[in-house]
Amino acid sequence: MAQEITFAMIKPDAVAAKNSGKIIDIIEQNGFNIVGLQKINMSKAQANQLYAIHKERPFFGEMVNFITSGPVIIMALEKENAIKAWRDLMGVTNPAQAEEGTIRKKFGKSIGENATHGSDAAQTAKEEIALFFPQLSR
Ligand code: FUP
Repeated sequence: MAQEITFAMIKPDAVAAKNSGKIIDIIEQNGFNIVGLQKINMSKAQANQLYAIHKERPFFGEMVNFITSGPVIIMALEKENAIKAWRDLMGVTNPAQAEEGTIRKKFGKSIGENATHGSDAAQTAKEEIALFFPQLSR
């Protein structure tokens, strides 16, 4: 399997709770190469694009408000099979159901404030990298 790049984000809840350093440490300890990293305040326009796929869902407005409520750390992570590897390391969406040892289990507060984001497939990884790290986009 070739090296793959996925889009990852530490969400406002985890940044505010001062857990970003711990999360970045876990990422590095798990063999990811951080090829892009930036702390940003996401604009409403970027949030709308990132979550466009969810725009019909009842919690869409809440998600956009939350993700733009404070700084986030966006990353491009490189590893063999990075998309799946990062989702496995994050755990499932709802921290209450996430497996022991996963980031969402350790740092997530609720289904909405769940510490991290990760691309869910090759196409979304490509789009999300293009949106936030155009210089890495190919
Ligand atoms: P995931 O890919 O694990 O982040 O999960 P989803 O694509 O299902 O959901 C994306 C984001 O929507 C989650 F990170 C949080 C938010 N969400 C809610 O706020 N409420 C829900 O019931 C489900 C998802």
